[in-house]
Amino acid sequence: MSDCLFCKIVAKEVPAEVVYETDRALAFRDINPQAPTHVLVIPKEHHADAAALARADQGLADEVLLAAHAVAEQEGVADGGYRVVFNTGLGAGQTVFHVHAHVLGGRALTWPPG
Ligand code: IU
Repeated sequence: MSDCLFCKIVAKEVPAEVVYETDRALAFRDINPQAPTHVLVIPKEHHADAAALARADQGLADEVLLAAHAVAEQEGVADGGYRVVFNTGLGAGQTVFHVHAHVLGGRALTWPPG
């Protein structure tokens, strides 16, 4: 989508610190990190949110999840525990409507989230 920020990151029209990439998924550091590790994992193809992605392409949804866990391993936060979050919809705080998994780790994470 031409007006989508994350599509522009995929197209390299907007810079990002990419930490992991597969044929169909991309992971880059969040510009406003909420934990020592805060990486966003996206499908390269545009889907608005997690529900839309799961309905449209379960294989791609799997690939995004696998990439999120690979990022946690690569970042060294897998053993200590980490969180994978898909904010889905305005009421949940989604601000960018290209589905993304937040991978958060490197500090104690409280529950419930805010
Ligand atoms: P949300 O779940 O849609 O609220 O998450 C969007 C995230 O995208 C949020 O954590 C932002 O800090 C992050 N982000 C980014 O990494 N780079 C950007 O240019 C913009 C937002 I705009």
